[in-house]
Amino acid sequence: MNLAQQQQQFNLVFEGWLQAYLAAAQKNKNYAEILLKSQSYSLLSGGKRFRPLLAYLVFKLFASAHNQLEQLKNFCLALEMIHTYSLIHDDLPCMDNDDVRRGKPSNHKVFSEDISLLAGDGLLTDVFFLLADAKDIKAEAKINLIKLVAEKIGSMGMVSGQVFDMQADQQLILQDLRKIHLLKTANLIQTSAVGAAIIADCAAADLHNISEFSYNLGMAFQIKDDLLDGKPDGQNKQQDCKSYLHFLGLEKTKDELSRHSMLARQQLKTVDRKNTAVLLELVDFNLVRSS
Ligand code: GRG
Repeated sequence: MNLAQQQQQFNLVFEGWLQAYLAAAQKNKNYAEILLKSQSYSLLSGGKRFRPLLAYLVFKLFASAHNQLEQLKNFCLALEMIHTYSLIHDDLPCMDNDDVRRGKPSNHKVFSEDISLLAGDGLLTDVFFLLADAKDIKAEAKINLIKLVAEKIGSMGMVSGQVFDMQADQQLILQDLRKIHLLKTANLIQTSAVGAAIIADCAAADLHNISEFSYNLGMAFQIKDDLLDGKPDGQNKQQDCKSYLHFLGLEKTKDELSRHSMLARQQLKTVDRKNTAVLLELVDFNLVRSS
């Protein structure tokens, strides 16, 4: 099966998992109705599900006969919940103050700031319940998974990325920008791949290779995002000074995208598995995606 077929197949599974999760939440008498509505609004507003898909493909790469897809369920839900929390909070007036997300009113425009703040808080906290409650994952692997997630998205990860982003001004240099993109974007993409490899119980050497692969894929993902966000007429917003395009111009930004994509492909070739083709396709998909 090629990437498009696997994506189609997995999306059905993932949407089923998410619907079941939200249905169970709806039955919980302690769950505030407006909170669940706000969280559901953003969870179901048309995201690509890139991070769960990456986790699925890596899991399949390393899975052996005793692995079951159900082992991945809570982790995939957690990834999309982390991503959703970060988008809800990022759009708030005290952060990026964006009224629109994915072509729709952003969460706080529909539910008000206080509820959106709490919707993000709830999602982030529920992630750790889901990870601790994941079925059929050995205790040691579960602890490694929880440590990985907390490290990559917490104060030494994504949250500091957001702080560096907020503090960035015209004095910013390329190294600073690379750090922001690493912490804000590549960290969660890397976590998706490495976490799935941990759940599939892959060997230490392959864990290292997958970590390097997904770091480069994550950087390539963000650079592609900068290219998609860039205005052809150069009339970018002030905040666009925090973009590869601003620093390097179009041609060198494309070179950087090619460089990270090539490094991702090279790392994948060092992985001790035959069926890496679909992940190679994912690297190429990022190059041509339009959203
Ligand atoms: C801790 C509040 C807080 C924020 C963390 C991740 C983040 C910082 C902010 C989100 C906004 C942003 C520009 C993130 C960069 C990562 C990125 C490219 C997000 C878009 O991801 P896609 O393309 O989105 O996967 P969809 O809509 O497909 O889910």
